[in-house]
Amino acid sequence: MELRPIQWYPGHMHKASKEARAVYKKVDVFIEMLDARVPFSSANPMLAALCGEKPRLKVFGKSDLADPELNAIWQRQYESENSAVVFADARKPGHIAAIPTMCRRLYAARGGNRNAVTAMVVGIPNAGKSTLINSLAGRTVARTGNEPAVTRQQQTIEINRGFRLLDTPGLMWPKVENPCSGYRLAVTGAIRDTALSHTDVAIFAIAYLRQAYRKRLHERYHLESPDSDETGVLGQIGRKRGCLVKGGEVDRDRAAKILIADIRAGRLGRITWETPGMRERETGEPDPAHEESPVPENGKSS
Ligand SMILES: Nc1nc2c(ncn2[C@@H]2O[C@H](COP(=O)(O)OP(=O)(O)OP(=O)(O)O)[C@@H](O)[C@H]2O)c(=O)[nH]1
Ligand SMILES: [Mg+2]
Repeated sequence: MELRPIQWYPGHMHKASKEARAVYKKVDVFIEMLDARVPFSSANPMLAALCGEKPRLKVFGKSDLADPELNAIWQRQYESENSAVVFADARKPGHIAAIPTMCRRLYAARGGNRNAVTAMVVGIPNAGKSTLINSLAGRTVARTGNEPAVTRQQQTIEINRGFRLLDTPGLMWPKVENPCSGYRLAVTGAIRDTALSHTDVAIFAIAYLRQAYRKRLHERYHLESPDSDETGVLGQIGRKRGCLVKGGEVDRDRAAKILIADIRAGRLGRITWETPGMRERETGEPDPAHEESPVPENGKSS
């Protein structure tokens, strides 16, 4: 299957990005919300320009859905690149309780007043920005939802005295140059499902799962012929799940939707779609540890 660069940049995102730039002066710290399952593909390249020289804290949400071994590897990787980093299930107040103090410290280290900090939460759609804010606030102050582009307006929330958060709409960028990144963002739900065909996304996902989490894929769908190609595997999933059309043909679109929903809900276990070695190969950013393939490969993991 030929992968094509993904373009999903609806008008409200362009507007939101302008609005984020407009309040730049009021922001002391940027909290960059990423997705632990796709650590480098969830990094919006436009943020460097938005954040400028201001301090940045990277929060990798959905760590409960990501491979624990790779969470540790990526955390070390980003720390070695001098980033302030948190890996968390953003729904759990205990996981993210240190964030206000980390923001205050980052601001104070640049000479700011640690007792009056405004942090803007920015990142790709569906990463968990509003969820993080609700967890920090200890109550529901922002609307959340399991689809991209839920937040449409900037909103300021007073978390406690001297610590304010700005919730912002998720931002994509005009063109995701690395096609693999686009497909991974589609698998994990950052990109609206209508931007790509379900079948293409599923075929892409199957190719990676067969390489990195083969045993789980086989166990989940009781696959019989392990050597069939990605399309064959999708066909088997469809047959097992009763996705048939007249004449006994498999309804691939329905089978693809089932697979994608299972992946997103964690029903194939905790999966990370990227390693530092893949980042190096795909983007040229160095992987000092040269972790060729820390992903449990060829069914070693269950
Ligand atoms: N398992 C898990 N689910 C999470 C986590 N964080 C958020 N979610 C879920 O992910 C979905 C998206 O969360 P939101 O907080 O709405 O995401 P957002 O970044 O504000 O999205 P936009 O406003 O669309 O940009 C919701 O269904 C959340 O419950 C997490 O750490 N782990
Ligand atoms: Mg939101």
